[in-house]
Amino acid sequence: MIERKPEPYKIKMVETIKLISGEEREKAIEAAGYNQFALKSNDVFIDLLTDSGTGAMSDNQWAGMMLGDESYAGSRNYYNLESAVQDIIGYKYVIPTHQGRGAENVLFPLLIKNKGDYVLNNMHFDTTKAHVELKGGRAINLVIEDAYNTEKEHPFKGNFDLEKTEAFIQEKGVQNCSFIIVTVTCNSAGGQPISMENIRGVREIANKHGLKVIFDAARFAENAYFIKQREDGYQNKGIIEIIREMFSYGDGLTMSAKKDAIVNMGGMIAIKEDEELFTLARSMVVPIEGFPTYGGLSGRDMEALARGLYEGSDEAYLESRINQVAYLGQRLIDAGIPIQRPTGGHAVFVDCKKFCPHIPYYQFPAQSVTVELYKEAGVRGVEIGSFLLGRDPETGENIESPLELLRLTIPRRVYTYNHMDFIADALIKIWDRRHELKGYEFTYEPQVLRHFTAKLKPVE
Ligand code: PLI
Repeated sequence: MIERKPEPYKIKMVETIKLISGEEREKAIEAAGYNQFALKSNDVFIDLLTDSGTGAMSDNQWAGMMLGDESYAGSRNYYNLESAVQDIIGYKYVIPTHQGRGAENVLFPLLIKNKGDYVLNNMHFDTTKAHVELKGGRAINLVIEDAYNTEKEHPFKGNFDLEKTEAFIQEKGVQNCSFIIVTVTCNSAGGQPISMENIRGVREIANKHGLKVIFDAARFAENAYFIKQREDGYQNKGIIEIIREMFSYGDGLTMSAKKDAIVNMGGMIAIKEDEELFTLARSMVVPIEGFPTYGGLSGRDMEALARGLYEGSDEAYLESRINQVAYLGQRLIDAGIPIQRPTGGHAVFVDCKKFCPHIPYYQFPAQSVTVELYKEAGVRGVEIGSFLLGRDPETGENIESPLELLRLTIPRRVYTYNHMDFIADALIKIWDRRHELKGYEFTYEPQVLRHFTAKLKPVE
């Protein structure tokens, strides 16, 4: 049992949410083609689709938005953002973008020099993989094998397999490798952190081969919090001190600020000191995102982001955030429900291969549990498994995902422990009748990124 701790904030504005009836939920999910992405949010009671852009901004951030300077060039809010990045992250240069994938779109073509070059990552997020591939690169995941074993407790399941990484570069030749991405925390492996020691190891490999290290920094503060909790030598360090050390091993970053910087929209590229790369990125951002001192964001957005970087790095906030997610995870563990262990930073990942062993991967076991949770309680989670993964481009066969996960992603500062209990109770009810769950098949399957728009029906 994990203790419920009081949130280090009080609530001064609320949004009404409504649980529509079971009959209405049945109709809504059927009309959505049993695809949670097609649900209207008004038909959702608790929305755990993502923690991206769904957090609650603070009074301090909203007040900052009133100080938005909407100048096309040189807005004061840009300089506030620049100084927050220099202070917290320790990088000299910053270019705002509209969100994380905007940053990837600008930076990656500057780093992927030749078609077919490899980009090494602990584990690519899906849009990151898509951007690597759109630029002609090949996305390689080098996370430790333990990440795929949900039952195994490991403090840093987001770690690179350093031996495998070194061997990969040796085998393929460094001339065929573009750069290394370090994803903190490792979203696709279950919101799992990467240790400082491992990041240092990645830096050593990069130095040896002359490769750049770029952070995918969406959940940088949660990663730092886990380092403080779990890694020897960090217990007495401040979160910002740990963040600075983490980033000191990189050359730059792309960041979706919609996660740990707690804004509804925003992102950035930051470069440690490479002026040439910064100059290139700055000229490329203009036709893609906007002038380099706004890059797709309004002045007020940049102000909220500058302030959010500090709030998201506050230890009391992080403790409360991570504890809330762990509380939900523990309630499920206590009921015998298999989840990725230990519980991740931003989400609980339910292992649906174990939840529904009777549903084969090509009938999407995690999608089945996702649909059932919505029908049971109006809770919208998201499938991360074979439904998302798609088909082999050569054979046209469904690819079997190593993990079939239902991600229960917790927005920041939005829900309470009562909501966590409600979610756990609903899932436990489904667990008790899990043998009745059915698989799903397509009635419509798009060619690209199918899980966003596909339509399904239950297998008879
Ligand atoms: O959604 P964006 O474009 O701001 O960020 C893309 C992105 C990049 N890296 C990582 C690790 C992500 O998790 C990520 C976006 N994640 C989403 C939307 C999610 O639901 O997890």
